[in-house]
Amino acid sequence: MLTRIDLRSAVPTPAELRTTLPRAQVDVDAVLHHVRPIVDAVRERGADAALEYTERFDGVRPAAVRVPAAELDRALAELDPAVRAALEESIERARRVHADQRRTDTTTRVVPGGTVTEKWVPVARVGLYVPGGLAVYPSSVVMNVVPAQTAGVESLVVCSPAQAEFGGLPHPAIMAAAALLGVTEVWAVGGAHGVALLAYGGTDTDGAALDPVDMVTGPGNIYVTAAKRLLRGLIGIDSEAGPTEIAVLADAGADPAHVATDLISQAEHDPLAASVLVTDSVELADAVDAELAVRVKATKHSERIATALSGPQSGCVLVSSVDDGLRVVDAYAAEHLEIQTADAAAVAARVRNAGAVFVGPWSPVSLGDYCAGSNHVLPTGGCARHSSGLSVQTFLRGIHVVEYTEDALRAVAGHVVALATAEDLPAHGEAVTARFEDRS
Ligand code: HSO
Ligand code: ZN
Repeated sequence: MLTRIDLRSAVPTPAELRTTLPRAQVDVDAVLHHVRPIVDAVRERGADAALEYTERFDGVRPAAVRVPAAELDRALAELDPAVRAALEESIERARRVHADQRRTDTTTRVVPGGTVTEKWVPVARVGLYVPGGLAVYPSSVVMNVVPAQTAGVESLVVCSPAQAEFGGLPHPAIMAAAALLGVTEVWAVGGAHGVALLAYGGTDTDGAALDPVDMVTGPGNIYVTAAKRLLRGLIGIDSEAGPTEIAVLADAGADPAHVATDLISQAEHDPLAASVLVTDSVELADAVDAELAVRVKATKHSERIATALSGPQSGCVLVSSVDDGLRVVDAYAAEHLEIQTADAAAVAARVRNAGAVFVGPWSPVSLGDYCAGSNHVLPTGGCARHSSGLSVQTFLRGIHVVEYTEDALRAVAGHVVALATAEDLPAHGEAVTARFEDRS
């Protein structure tokens, strides 16, 4: 049974809703003091330190950080054919969607003889972090690698924790997914020390270089997130991933079984995952509760799911109309938002804040998790108000290339000098006027 929040008499303002709506509290700052010494040790002692932490936290010491190519080939050869076929389909669909995200350079002729070109250049070397804890997600390898490759990133390394169960290698499904995507560089290192090693680089046990990356993307636990926060600046990062979230905006016509199974599906990730139903129908809310009562018990990870659904981060928000429901879901800015209402496409078109929107009864979030073609690395914790999910754009930088002729510079020189003078930076103006002085 989801905790109810009744907003039928009035919907609070967006600012008030931020505190009214259920939300997971994850305090990354609270673990920074644990993570800082780890990051420092890896900066000072590189792979040696990372291997020590692997031994301490993961209970295994891999022979080398870099996974031998033969292990990647083996993992792919041994991959269940049905999983291989599904991953291939997932990759194909994601590649099609992401190919359409490619940017073309644009040149603006500002004045005759004066142009500014915005040139899109991929990040040179990227580290993709793939977690290996509670759940192992080869699908996340796809969702990180496809946009990076499509953007034209030349050098990609996948890093994932060494698993004692697999002799110090990352999980075989992760290695197989990397191999399927054509990634040849995989490191058996995870946690905060894994992120630090990606950022600082090091030397492997056999003397080979582990080159530092320019950017790290991918979800991880709170320690991974803390390391990304500490290292941001030295490296680029995607958004900080918190526990997964689903919000469903549904009216009386929604199928309560669909709503319930979708709320359960994301609760399956984590006891801290958030499942929020927003509806103008008490009958639907009751029917969803009835479905949950039966379905949560019947599914494999029922304990984790029950914890997530009964936690303070989950709930059912009652509103008096779909319009009010839209205000609520916009304030919540869910990682995943499903629209299960009449005219779902029209309602979805009005959504302003969400990581991804799933429209109508045949577009569940789990489709997007695996095989829609969309990306499943999405902003959580309300970050969808200002950020987007992973895309080709994440891995590109737009560089302005400025080129003016002598005449075009002369024509604007007075304005540059005026602004430079106003800012008390006369040398800025002199850099322009000096070009037009008679030096003969
Ligand atoms: N729903 C997760 C992604 C995922 N689901 C991976 C299954 N595997 C965050 O969007
Ligand atoms: Zn999922």
